[in-house]
Amino acid sequence: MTTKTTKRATKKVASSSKTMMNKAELKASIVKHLHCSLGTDENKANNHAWWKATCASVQEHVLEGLRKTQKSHYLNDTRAVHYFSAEFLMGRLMSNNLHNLGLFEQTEKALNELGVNLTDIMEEEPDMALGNGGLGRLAACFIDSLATLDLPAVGYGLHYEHGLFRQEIQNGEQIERPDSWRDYGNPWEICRPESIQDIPLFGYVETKYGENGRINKEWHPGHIVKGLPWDIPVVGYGGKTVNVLRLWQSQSSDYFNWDVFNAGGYVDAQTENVQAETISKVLYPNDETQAGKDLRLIQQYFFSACSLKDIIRRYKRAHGDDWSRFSEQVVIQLNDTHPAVAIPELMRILIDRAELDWDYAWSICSKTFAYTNHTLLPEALEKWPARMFERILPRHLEIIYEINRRFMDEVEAVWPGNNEIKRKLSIIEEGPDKMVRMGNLSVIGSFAVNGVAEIHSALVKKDLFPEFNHMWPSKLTNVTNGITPRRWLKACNPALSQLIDGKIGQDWPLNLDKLKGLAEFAEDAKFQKQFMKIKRDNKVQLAKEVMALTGVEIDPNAIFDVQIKRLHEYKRQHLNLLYIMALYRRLLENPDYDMHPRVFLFGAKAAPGYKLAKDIIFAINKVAEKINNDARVNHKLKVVFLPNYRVSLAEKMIPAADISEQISTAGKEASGTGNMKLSLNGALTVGTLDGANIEIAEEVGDENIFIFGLTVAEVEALDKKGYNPFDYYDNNRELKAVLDWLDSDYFTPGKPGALSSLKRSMLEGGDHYKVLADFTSYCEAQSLADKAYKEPERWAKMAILNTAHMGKFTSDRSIKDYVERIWKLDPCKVE
Ligand code: CR1
Repeated sequence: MTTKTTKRATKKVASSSKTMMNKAELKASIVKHLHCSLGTDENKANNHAWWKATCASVQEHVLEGLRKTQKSHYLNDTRAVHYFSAEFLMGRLMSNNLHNLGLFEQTEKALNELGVNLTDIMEEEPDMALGNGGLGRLAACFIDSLATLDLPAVGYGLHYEHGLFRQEIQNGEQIERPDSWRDYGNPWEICRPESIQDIPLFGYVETKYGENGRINKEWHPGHIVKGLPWDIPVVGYGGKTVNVLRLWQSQSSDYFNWDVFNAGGYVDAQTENVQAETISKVLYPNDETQAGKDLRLIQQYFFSACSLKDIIRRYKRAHGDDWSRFSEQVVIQLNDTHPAVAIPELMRILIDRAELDWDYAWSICSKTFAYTNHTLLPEALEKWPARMFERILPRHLEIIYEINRRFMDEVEAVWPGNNEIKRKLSIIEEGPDKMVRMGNLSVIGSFAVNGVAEIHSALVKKDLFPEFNHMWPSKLTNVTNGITPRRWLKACNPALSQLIDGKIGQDWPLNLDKLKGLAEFAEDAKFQKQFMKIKRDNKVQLAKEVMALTGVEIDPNAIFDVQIKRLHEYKRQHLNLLYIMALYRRLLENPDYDMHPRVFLFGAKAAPGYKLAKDIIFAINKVAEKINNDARVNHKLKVVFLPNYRVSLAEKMIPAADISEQISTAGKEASGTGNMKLSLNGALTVGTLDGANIEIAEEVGDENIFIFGLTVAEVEALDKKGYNPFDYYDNNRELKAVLDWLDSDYFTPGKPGALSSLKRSMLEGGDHYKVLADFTSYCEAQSLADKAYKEPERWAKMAILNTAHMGKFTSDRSIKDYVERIWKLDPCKVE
């Protein structure tokens, strides 16, 4: 079995590159594009032009694969998954596409002969940052795996003109700047005006009484906007299947401005144009908080409605008006509740347009949707004021009421007369301002609901949706997240990839469990040396980058301790900071304090309106400034905050990390995926028993990870008993000293109190995320990590075993789980 897969897999990569251009043809093609597409030549071209010309050459292969894939899917009338997501955090595409096509080395050589360096020109590509963090990057990893596994799939989302803001740090503070990723065009995308959709909004609903007693509803929209699709081809590893990520851009339609225009209101007509175009202008920069703004709901409806129309158009081409096979052909995965309005939208189409009766329409609808929950944080669970919903989507609100009325009858049957449970399960939250709960709608309208790691899914069942779980015990399930090893090892860490190739063969990117084969070399002195040499080289590389970006010099012999993720109190970057301050104090009090030199590296964006998160960034930068310039300690301790953390920066930081900080309060981080990427690249985790850390610990073994802190059960017990942060503040001298330090002007000369908000949040504020409770245990785990690093052989063994045991966390495994447990899809080979 194993050898068979190996052969097939190896053949797959090799055979696809046979149909590809050879080096000479690539060279000719790049030069042709330089001349004929860009109107320049080899002497004049700068890196940007070379990058574009190379993209154009590669895109020729990509588009050929796309055409063949679409033809195969059409001819085989395949069932497909449609991944609806408000975010796709794609990063850069060139390296990934080259690797997946098997063209990387060839292209590198071709460019070399042209006097051009591939690594340099890849730096020209702006990140496609159409997402905030984990949720959006997960979607990007998933579409990579879907194509790799030859599964028919379409990603659907929004073509934001501006992705996540660019972060600058000025005087320690985060400043947001617009992200203009498309200003000079995006060579990977294809505009498809032939598939434009009209999307209605606002207006009112008219009730009509038909002859047969049927009541028909007609929505008279106030506005219609156009949805223009842009297709980003998604190349699977091996280059056979090329699926599509279809992103919708909003445009004004003539429909709503014509009257105004005719009445002489040229300026007003333009205003309406601007409004329509606003829909896909910007990504909301909130991670795990809901925006509650008109425009956000309109964005959600806009892309869901465009995508549904697109799916239905394709379905009808094969099946005409016969709806009976719709849910056999189409499964729609809702990535969080952001696209949940697709549920009433499909009902509207089936009832008002196709004129099906309610029960039939609902039976189709509730076999089509599945929903992934990504968080338990109450502030992230979406709710819309019913009045706002009614104004924007009047017909949908009616449909939601009807879904809810029928659902309440089901609840009554299970819990007769229990109004409390009804209140809790209702899609409509009662109160002075009625709210529409998108989570409840998603559970009721889906045939499957999943969490994203074992513990998270268990908590979804136990705490978030216990009654739903009682009503439909098999609906709620788990699919543990994963990451694509193509981007997160093969492409971002080429030296380590080659070392692995040499040891266990080249097919691990398709079969990540093969990494287990490295375990037998974990104690092999030569392999340890090679492994750690690569880590050190990667650290030298990163040190250069840090110097270029911040002017701070860091020593590659120090431990590189990395915390990279969105800035949020629950992720507890400030716990890390308190530890850094404690180390600083120890070093000041005792210059001989025994510790291996360590560099703490941070990368994090804060939501622009999240004051405390921005204060934490400021505090990290101020403490960093002080420590880095303090000659008494800076040979042992440095702190770096790298600005504008994004996918392409992660690709540089992850291969160079020794320690991975995964220190959320237990029960708060649904899964985490950075934890997987870092461990895959040989970093050791310092982490709590939260999210996927628990499963990582199971895989690597307790002796190869530094676990600390309260467990979920202990957090619950502490809350029940009544948590008092002062118990810790008053009883731990070091902790008290460090917290009080924040009130002084030591880090902000002349400005005492500039960092006090952090301390307040952890004391008077109640320390919601148990930073103080976990401080001591965190310090102990860090000491153990320090001790382990001082034994190079032991550390090397642990690092190797981390890489060796990450097989479970390939997104290919996640996707196979989805296929088996939820989607029931068959692969379709593309010849
Ligand atoms: C979770 O916080 C998880 C990703 C992807 C995030 C993180 O732990 O790894 O989703 N949730 O599943 C989120 O963004 C809106 O919720």
